[in-house]
Amino acid sequence: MRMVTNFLGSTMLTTDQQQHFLKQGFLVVENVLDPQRDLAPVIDDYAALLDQLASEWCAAGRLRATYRELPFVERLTKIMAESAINVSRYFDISLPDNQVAADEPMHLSEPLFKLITNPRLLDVVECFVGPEILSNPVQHVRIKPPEQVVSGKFDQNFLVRKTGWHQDQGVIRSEADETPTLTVWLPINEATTENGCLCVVPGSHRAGLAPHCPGDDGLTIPDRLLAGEATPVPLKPGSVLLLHRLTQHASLSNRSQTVRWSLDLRYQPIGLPTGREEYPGFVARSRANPALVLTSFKQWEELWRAARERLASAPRRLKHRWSADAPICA
Ligand SMILES: O=C(O)CCC(=O)C(=O)O
Ligand SMILES: [Fe+2]
Repeated sequence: MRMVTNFLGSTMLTTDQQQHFLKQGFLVVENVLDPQRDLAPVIDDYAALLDQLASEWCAAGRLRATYRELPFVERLTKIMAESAINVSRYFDISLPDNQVAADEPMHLSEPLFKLITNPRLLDVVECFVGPEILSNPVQHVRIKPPEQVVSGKFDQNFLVRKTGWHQDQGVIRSEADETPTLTVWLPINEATTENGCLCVVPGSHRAGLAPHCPGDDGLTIPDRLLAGEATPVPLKPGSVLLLHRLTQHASLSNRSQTVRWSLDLRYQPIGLPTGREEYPGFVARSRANPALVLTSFKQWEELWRAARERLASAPRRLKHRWSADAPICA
C-alpha cells in the first residue's frame, strides 16, 4: 500500500486512510498515542484534582466526606450521586458558553498541554490541516458518569450526558465556516457502545450544513434531517477519531458502571477565524515560523486566565444562527 506523505514527508497515514476520511468524513487512526506515556499522566492529574476539590467541598460542607479511600471512578460517581456538584464542569479545559464568573472553574494542566501538543498527534493532524497548525480553543475534557447516577440532575449538560446530533461547524459562529477545522476525539478509557462512545453518519459531511435547533440537548439536528444511518465508533485508548467539521455525530448514553472519559480537540490552519475569538487559540506547530509555537504550559494557562477575566467583566450569551421558533425546528 502506498504511504501518503505529509508536508515534511513523514508517513503517518496511508492513501486508503486519507481517502476514507475524504469519502466518509471520519477516520479512526489506531496507536497514535501510547496509553502509558501519553494518557496516564492525564489520569493522574485528574485524580490529584479530584482529591483537592473533594477536600475543599468537604471543608465547605458541600460533601459529607472526601471519599479519599475510593478509586477515581468510584469517588467521582459517589460525589456526583450524593451532591448537586457538577464535577465535570471543574474538569473541563474550556469555559461555558453563557455568563462566565471571575472564578469560573476550568482545568489547565501540564499533562493536558503535553497531550494537545503531542508530536505524533500533530503529525496526524498535519496530514489534513497542513504544517501551520493552530490549536483551536474549542476543546473539552468530558468525564461522563454512569447515566443512572445523574438521572434528574445537571439538566442535559453536554459534559455529563449524551451529546445530541450535530455538526461541529453548526455550533461555532458562521465567520469560521470556511476554516477547515479538524476535530480530534480521543478516549482516555475504552469508549464502548455501553459507556457512550461516539456515533457518526458516514458521508454526511458531503450533504452540507444541516439546520440545528436549540432544545434541551443544546443545539441539535432534528432526527428527520440526518443524512443517513448512524454508525457507533468504539475506540481503544491510544486511538483517535478524526471528524470533518460537517460530519454529523452524537454520543450514546453511558449505560455502564464506569465513566466515559474523552478529550475533543480541534486544529486548524493558522490565521483563520476559530469561531470563538474570545477564547485563546495557540500555534501548536509551524514549519514556516517555529518561533511562533507556544511551548510553555504556563503561557497557555495565562492566556485562559486572561480570557476568563475579560469575559467575566461583561455580560455574555453566545448567539447561534438558528432559533427555536424557526419553521424548520417546529
Ligand atoms: O464526546 C461527546 O459526547 C461529544 C463530542 C463531540 O461532539 C465532539 O467531539 O465534537
Ligand atoms: Fe461535536
